[in-house]
Amino acid sequence: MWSSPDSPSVKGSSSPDRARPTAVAAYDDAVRSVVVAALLVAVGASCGGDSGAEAPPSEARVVEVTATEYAFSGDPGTIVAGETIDFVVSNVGQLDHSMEVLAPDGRSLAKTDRLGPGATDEITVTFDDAGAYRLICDVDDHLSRGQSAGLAVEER
Ligand SMILES: [Cu+2]
Repeated sequence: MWSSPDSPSVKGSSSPDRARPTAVAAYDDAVRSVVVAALLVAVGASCGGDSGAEAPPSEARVVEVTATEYAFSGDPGTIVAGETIDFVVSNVGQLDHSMEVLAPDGRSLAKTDRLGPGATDEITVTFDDAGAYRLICDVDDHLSRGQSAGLAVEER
């Protein structure tokens, strides 16, 4: 998972028969339910006839992320090159946090607002190329305190 800076690679881990601690499995199930619900909402909303958009919202996969002191948590599943992800970032900590997505070359692709405790923001990122992306918090010294996570994007 993303909570440890020592395991920088977030790969797909959706295999149901993989052994996991019960708490983690339950958390993943909860996240998955939320993601499914969010996707259903997105699909429903897209039927409203807001035509002509270059990238219809229904094509983005929603990934819920929580930020706290000093880590990110969530299950992005397997992200493949060319995929668009809609990150819904919630601050469940006691301090302000943000989430910025960095490309393998260090370029900033997107960043949430600075989120107070309990706040949520949404950013959409298209991962054009496979590689090792990163999520970081740029509030104060949080990055140096270890608030970052690896995000592996697989070849298509
Ligand atoms: Cu932070």
